[in-house]
Amino acid sequence: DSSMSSNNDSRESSSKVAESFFRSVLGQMETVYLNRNPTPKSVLELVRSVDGDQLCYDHLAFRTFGVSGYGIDSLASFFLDYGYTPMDELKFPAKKLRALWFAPPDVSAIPGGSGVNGPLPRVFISELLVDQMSSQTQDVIRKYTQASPNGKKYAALSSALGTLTWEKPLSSEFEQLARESEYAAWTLVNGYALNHVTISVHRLKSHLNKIKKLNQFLEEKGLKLNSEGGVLKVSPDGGLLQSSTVADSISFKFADGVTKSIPCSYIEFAERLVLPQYQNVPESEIRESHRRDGFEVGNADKIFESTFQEQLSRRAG
Ligand code: OOG
Ligand code: NI
Repeated sequence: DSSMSSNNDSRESSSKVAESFFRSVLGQMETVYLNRNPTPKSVLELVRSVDGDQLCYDHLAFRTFGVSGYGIDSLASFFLDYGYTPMDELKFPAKKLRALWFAPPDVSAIPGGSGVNGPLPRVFISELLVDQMSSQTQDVIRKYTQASPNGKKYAALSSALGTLTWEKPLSSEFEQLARESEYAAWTLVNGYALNHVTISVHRLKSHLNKIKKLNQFLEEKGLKLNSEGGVLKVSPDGGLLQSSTVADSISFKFADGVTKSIPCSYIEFAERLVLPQYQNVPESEIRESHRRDGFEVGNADKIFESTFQEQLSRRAG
């Protein structure tokens, strides 16, 4: 009787969320994101108008506070329960951040499905190294996370609802964090909201499946791309090419009644080249597993700045 086997049970316990539920949650996170951020919404419409409706996501990204259970793990549990696998850690000492990415389980796309119904995306979750912040900044972060200690259990729910698990902060607290870490300030007001989705560029069907062509197309449409370290970010091995828009801003009402424009989310583009050892595989047989996988610390370091004031206040062009 297999139900008696505890061995079996523990092996299966890593994916005890149904696929339809899992994809609905991703879809709800995406809906919150598209409702708040007009630029990603119009980028997706523009790309679909040229490329058709088969685009898929390379990854989804989230930010967290690395303190008292509110860090990467708080959100990762939802993905682990659906069978995702923790992969590499990335470190950003200057920004006082670390990140972990998760590989999707081997599940086929919904037939004809695109976006969250396509091939499952990788997941990139980062966290602020709160212990390394000034005591004033730590006080603000601990005030909100400690006053809602159970909130961390509902990270995925919070992201899907687009609601913070802690109370809204004072505008002065947002400013305090922004002076020290724009990532910290972003996370205080956006919480677990989807930070970005990334279009899988090499899996597009039209000429836009080369990232240089896609960047050019978007810039011609008047979109502002993150120029930190150059618009196109290339990994040292040459296999991972990334670019992103500059985040949209949203009007946010603070607890003290002050309304301010705060940075919200952006959209990213990633092209993964075929690895050297698969150069001879015929194009029609190339699968995602033949391509450069993972992330790159040098690229990511610049992409974080897509929500930073210096990029937001830059003029387009
Ligand atoms: C994540 C920035 C890094 C990537 O693909 O390397 C990143 C963020 O802005 O939270 O998205
Ligand atoms: Ni990304």
